Amino acid sequence: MSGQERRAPIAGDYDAVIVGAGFAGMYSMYRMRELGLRAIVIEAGDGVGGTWYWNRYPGARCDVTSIEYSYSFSKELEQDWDWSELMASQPEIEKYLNHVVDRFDLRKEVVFGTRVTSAVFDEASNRWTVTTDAGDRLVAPYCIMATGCLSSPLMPDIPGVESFKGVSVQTSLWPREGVELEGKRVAIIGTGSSAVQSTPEIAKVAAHLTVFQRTPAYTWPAQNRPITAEEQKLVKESYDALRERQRTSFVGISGSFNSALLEPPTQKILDLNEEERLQALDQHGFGVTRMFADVAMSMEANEVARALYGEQLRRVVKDPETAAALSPTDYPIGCKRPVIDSDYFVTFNRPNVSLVDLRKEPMVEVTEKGIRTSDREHEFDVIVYATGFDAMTGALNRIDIRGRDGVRLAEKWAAGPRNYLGLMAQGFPNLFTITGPGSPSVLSNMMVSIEQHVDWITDCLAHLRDNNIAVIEPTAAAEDDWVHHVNTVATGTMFTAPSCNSWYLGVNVPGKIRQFMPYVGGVGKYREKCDAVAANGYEGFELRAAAVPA
Ligand code: NA7
Repeated sequence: MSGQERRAPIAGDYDAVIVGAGFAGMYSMYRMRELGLRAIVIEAGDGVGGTWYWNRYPGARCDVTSIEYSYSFSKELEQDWDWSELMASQPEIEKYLNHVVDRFDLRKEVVFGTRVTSAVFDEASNRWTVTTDAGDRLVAPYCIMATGCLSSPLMPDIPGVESFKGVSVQTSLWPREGVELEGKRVAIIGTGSSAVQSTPEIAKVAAHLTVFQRTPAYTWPAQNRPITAEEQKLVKESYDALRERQRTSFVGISGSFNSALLEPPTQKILDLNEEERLQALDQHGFGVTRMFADVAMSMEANEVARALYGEQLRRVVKDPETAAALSPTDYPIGCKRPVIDSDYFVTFNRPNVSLVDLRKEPMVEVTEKGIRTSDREHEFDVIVYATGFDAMTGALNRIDIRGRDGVRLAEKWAAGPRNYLGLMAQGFPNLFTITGPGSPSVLSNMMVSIEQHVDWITDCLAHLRDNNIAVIEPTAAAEDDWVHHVNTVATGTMFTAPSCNSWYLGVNVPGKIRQFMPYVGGVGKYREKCDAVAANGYEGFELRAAAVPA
């Protein structure tokens, strides 16, 4: 049911409109209220959670330790909440955010079931007008886009998708009531993180699961397990230090449960001989490929690591042909976001699981009964699309955002996203993006990056208010410099290797420009830069005073 059918449209003036009720949107609401600003949150879903509201597929789980992937703004919250596992599942994370929202009485500020359709800046009044699919018209000086990085789902352009008579479902739009999979013939298209997490769970209940793979994934064992009472106690005693380490670290992780994540590796794989490499493989399994400094920087080292990865696959997957098909061969380790799995590869040893290698047997069409490849028609009861997202810019670009002179953000970003510090784009005054392109974002623990952005924005708005400033906007020069810097630091890493095709680069979306979007400089350094900009009177931004009443 759409918002339009449920309620009368809202028309009103606010201090800030926040788009999205995920972790970023709800923390923004909390901070805006604390600042004494009148804010409203608009959310397309019928509940809070964002990513953790929509992605309900079997096996959906955080790939960062839950204790690290949690809010730090309330010491009481930290002490009261107990996580059950090292890496929490979707239901537990959704429950946590619901707990936070109720605990701080934030739910009443959210308008659910409503999608923002446009945000238009009026230069005369320095106000944004935000409209929604429910006919709402909200006017505010500030807009905070907490729209998420992986929130614009992609359906593949395969002929016949509509003709399938069975159940079709996307992992990122998994229905709350679930999907009947028991005893069914299930297909899953895709082998990214969503498919890698759901494959073992679906295989446990389906009569048969067929995985349609175009590109094999590098995935590493999550080593998830319950958190012990002793560990909970220790963490609760040391939260302050843990948070400090997160904020100054490279990826926003303190390393409390995995010290390897704290310090970048120093040893080089090229310094080891073949026997030593195999010994390391015996000891660390797939993890060996993430233990060496040169794997991220040298293609030669990367290829050695890739060979070890393939060797480990042959040890784990019994059928040699399946093991070979699952083994990535044509792109480097570290080009894509690491996938973390629970029993993905061993699932292919089950008699009820098969792999279709689309590189050998290309997909032709979806039919009434299933999927036709170049070889034959495969029949299914359920087709699961785990086909990814228009990442980082997708959710922003599908809103008609127009800044000064009616310029559309989607137009400005047609040749790749441009902004200053990943926070604001020139020509779009008073519009903030949280964990947007140009910031550490998806390369980091999102929770740490979300809090850092929201805190920075809150301090910025307090500064504007205290100094009677109506408008903040990056200068063209500061924006150019930042975009240049973001591109420069990514150059030479595996992220931008010519053979790398990742959603970080936007190449999974037909027609999207190839540009590395997140900032690879590290969470700690990035925070220092943002803090220095603020301390220097918002260097790189133009601040315009409010008109003095006549
Ligand atoms: P991803 O990582 O973008 O994976 C999408 C998968 O879908 C990937 O294996 C794609 O293959 C595959 N895909 C897409 N279109 C097709 C078609 N037409 N045919 C066959 N296969 C296709 O999305 P996820 O949701 O798994 O993960 C996103 C992030 O969420 C992840 O990084 C974590 O941070 C959490 P391709 O590689 O393009 O050949």
